[in-house]
Amino acid sequence: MKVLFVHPGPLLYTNVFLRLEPLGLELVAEAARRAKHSVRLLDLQVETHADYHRMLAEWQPDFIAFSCNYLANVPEIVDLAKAAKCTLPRAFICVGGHSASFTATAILEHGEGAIDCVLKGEGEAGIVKLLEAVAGDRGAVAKVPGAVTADGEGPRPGFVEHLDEIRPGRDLVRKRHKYFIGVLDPCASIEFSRGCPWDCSFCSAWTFYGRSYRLLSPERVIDDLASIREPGLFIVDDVAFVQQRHGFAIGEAIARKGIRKNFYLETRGDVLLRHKEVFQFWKKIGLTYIFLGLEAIDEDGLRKYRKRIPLGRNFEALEFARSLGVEVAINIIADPDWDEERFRVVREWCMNVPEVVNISINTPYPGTETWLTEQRRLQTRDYRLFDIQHAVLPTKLPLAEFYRELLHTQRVLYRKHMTWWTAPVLAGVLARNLLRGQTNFMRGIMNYNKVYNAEKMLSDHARPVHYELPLPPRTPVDSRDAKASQLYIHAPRGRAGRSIDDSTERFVEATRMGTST
Ligand code: B12
Ligand code: SF4
Repeated sequence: MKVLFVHPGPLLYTNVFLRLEPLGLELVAEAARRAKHSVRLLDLQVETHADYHRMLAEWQPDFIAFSCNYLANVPEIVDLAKAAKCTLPRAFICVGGHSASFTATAILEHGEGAIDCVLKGEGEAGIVKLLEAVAGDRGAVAKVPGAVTADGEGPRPGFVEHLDEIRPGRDLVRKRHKYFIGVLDPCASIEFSRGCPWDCSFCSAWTFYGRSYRLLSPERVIDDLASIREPGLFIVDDVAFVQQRHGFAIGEAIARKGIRKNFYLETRGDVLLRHKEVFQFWKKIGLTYIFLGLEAIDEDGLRKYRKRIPLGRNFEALEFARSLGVEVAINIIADPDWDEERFRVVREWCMNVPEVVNISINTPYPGTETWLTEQRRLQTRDYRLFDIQHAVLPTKLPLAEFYRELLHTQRVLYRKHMTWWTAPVLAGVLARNLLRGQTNFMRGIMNYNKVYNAEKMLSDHARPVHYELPLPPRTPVDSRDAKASQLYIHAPRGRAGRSIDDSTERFVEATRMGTST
């Protein structure tokens, strides 16, 4: 069959700071290609809707598969699916990915018959079976693991059996030079592990993967790395180097092979402190950026976000990250109950630390525990506003005032970032990128004022809403365990599902809040 894979367009964030290779979709597309289907991939982060319509008209795919990792992309995907069904009524249309897995029934309803199936869970595992069913007995579609159709739901999605056996179809994206993060321009993405053993209340990374954590072997990682031309590498793992030994094994293999890249990774403060040596080693082989999700700068805030890490330890982690001599960026979650004074305190704190600070807004997402607890307070159910840059919960300040404070804070921080980015060492990199024709980062900087604008943010709330996120039925949820089991996409396999040693398992136990398996 002719199968077209589509990644939706950019979100607010993507237009300024970073735009990354759609690694998940490349993996799913490669699984289909290995099953002898003819495959193409369109990434609308870097291509246009006109390219999409042209592809439909000229290539006439039999099967169109959208990637829906981000809730904010749902309306765009539904509209693209409807347009495709008009042009190609016989094409089978499917949506998969992180957010689609948590909102499958709603997506089918919004599609009004244009979307034939939502395929939940890891796509590599389900796509080949789905393609087989579509090519053969369409009645079998509803029985494919992870499939949700108007006729019902198949069994729970299965895990990819061996992560080492899957490969991303990196050659399928047509504009690789468009992916970047800050001065890592161009930048490719790579995966070392999958899943997360923690269970933070605002996050759905753990509920998607059933709180499992799996590793790719160093050999598989090296093999993939050796095929990547970009000098920058974004490591997509939720928490890098949870298992120190694994981090060393990959790092040592990179050093032995003489591979030189600049790496970006995200991790937790307590992991950074527990595994200092591995981060020091990685600094030597090219670690350039670390992103730390501090989430809050006070104990109350940390409790709220279920980060069981004492504030002092977080600051210690920050000190250590600084001592590594890498660029450190941190994230803080702005709560809608922040007032002028709170913004002022945060601004002051941020200006006094050398790191780049990113501020996102506390947003309940389907698939998270906060979704079950906060959803009834939602001020809007417009998918497009669920990008953690818009406020969807009631703000203490009037909304316009809240955005003004937020954007003022972001602007102050942005000016600080600019000094950071134009520091002599990074300015040199930037100049070299420009000479090589890599202008993504420069263009991002120029977009800043257009994208981060209080009036625009407010007017986003006033747009007509065609698709609304539904609220789940009001079922009383008593225990935290019951909540977690309602949320899981992949079935939890308990301790056996986590490739970590016993001492790391004990460390995770001590630093997580939940009681789920
Ligand atoms: C890396 C990452 C990023 C990267 C970019 C990723 C990219 N280019 O797609 C960056 C840093 C840019 C990013 C940004 C954001 N992110 Co992010 N990100 C992640 C992270 C940590 C890993 C994603 C990843 O690459 N995984 C590895 C690949 C292999 O898996 P995958 O993409 O999920 O694909 C698999 C499945 O989803 C599925 N699948 C995917 N597509 C398809 C398609 C079909 C047809 C099928 C069948 C299956 C399928 O199969 C794939 C292979 O198994 C996830 C958390 C997580 N663990 O999922 C959060 C996550 C996806 N991000 C999240 C958020 C909120 C954001 C931001 C909005 C906010 C922010 N400031 O961080 C921005 C917006 C980004 C944008 N599009 O503009 C949320 C999503 C919440 C939601 N429900 O919308 C997540 C779940 C994290 C969380 N805290 O809960 N993100
Ligand atoms: S540590 Fe918490 S926030 Fe980070 S990925 Fe895991 S569950 Fe999500």
